[in-house]
Amino acid sequence: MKVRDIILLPDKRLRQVSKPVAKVDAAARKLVAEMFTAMYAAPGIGLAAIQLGEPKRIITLDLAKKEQPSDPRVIINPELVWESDELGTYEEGCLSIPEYYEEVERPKAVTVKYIDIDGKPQEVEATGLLATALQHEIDHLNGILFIDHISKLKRDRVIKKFTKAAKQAAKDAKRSKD
Ligand code: GNR
Ligand code: NI
Repeated sequence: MKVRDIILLPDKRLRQVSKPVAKVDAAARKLVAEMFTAMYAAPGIGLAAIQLGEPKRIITLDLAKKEQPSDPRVIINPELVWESDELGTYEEGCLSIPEYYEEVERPKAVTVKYIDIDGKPQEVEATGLLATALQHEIDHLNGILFIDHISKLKRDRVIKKFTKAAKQAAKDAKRSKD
């Protein structure tokens, strides 16, 4: 199976609002498998379906460290039902904005309701990296990127850099054709 490409800034699809999954069927399970393959290959700790160009409200996560056994999680149709007033700062990155890292302030703890791969309702209370990752991925489902939480100066700079790189890559692809 070919590993599906992760779409990059400034691809407009990253700004789409993803649609809820009506039923966890074979097609949804196939997409989940492709998401894990792309996420582990990258490697990353989380992925939203839209990062493969699929506007569905599906998230894969695995926060296990290298020396730990894997801990794959599937989060479908998540709803943020509670967030702490207390904020925390974490240095975030995104597979759609490779090799760019910046500190982001978000609620330190969250409660998220979702359905799992078996279509069963679940609820998770999260702090630390899990709380950050859940918020980062739920943002993706709403067309929001972590750079939307940093200063406009820094955001404009990184968007400009990735726009330039995309234009150059398109040029290179054209040249190699003829
Ligand atoms: O792999 C990832 N690491 C990460 C680190 C800190 C905060 C968030 C993340 S998510 C990111 C993968 C990704 O882009 N998911 O959308
Ligand atoms: Ni991301």
